[in-house]
Amino acid sequence: MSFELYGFWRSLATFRVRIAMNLKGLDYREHSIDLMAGEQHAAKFRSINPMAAVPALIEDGHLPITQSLAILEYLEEVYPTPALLPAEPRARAHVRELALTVAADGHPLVVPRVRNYLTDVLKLDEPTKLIWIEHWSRAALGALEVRLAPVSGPYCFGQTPTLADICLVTHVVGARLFKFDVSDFPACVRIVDRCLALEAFARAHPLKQPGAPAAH
Ligand SMILES: N[C@@H](CCC(=O)N[C@@H](CS)C(=O)NCC(=O)O)C(=O)O
Repeated sequence: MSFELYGFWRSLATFRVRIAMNLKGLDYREHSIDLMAGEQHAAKFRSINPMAAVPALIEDGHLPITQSLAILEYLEEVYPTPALLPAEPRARAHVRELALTVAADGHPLVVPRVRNYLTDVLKLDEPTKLIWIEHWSRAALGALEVRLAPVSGPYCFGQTPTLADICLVTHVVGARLFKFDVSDFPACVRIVDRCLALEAFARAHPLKQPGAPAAH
C-alpha cells in the first residue's frame, strides 16, 4: 500500500496522524500545505479537502480521508497492530473521550482559521489573541488533568500508547510551541514526556518536520 499524507510541519492534527502511522509501521509520503501562506485555500487542495484543512490521507489513489480522528480510526480498523484502542468497550469509550477532549473541544478553537478570524474580522491584537488561545488550550488540559491525575501507569490508559496519548501529546506540544506554561498539569506532562521518549512520537514532532524553524 502507499500513503500520501497532506500536512504541515506545525499542524497538530497532522502530528496525530504521523504518530499513529509511525506506531503502526506504515510508510507515508508527506506533502506540505503551507497553512501560514494560505495554501489550504487553493482550489487544488480544496478538491482534496473542501474544509481547507490538513491532514488528508490518500491511500493507493482512493478518495481522501480527512479529520484526524477519522483517519486514526480507519488505520486502527485496517492495520490493527499494534492496537491504539483497548479491547473492552468501556475502556474504548474512555480513551475516545480523552482523545475527543483535545480533537473536538480544545484544538478547534485555536486553529489558523479561528486565529485569522480573531485578527482580521474581530481586530484582536496579538496579545489578546494569545489570551484566547491559552484559555482554550488550558480548558482542555484542565479536564484531561482531572482524568489523568489518578493514573499510575505509563500512559493515559493501560501499558501501551492509545489514541488518547496521541491527542494529549499533540495538545501539550502545541501549548509548548506557543510557550504556554503547562506546569499546572503535571499528570499530562508526565505522560507526554514519556511518550515523546518513544521514537514513533519523537520522529513525528512538528519541529522535526521539513520546513520547521531550526530554533523555536
Ligand atoms: N478537526 C480537524 C482539524 C483540522 C484542522 O483544522 N487542521 C488545521 C491544522 S492543525 C488546519 O489545517 N487549519 C487550516 C486553517 O485553519 O485555515 C482534524 O482533526 O483533522
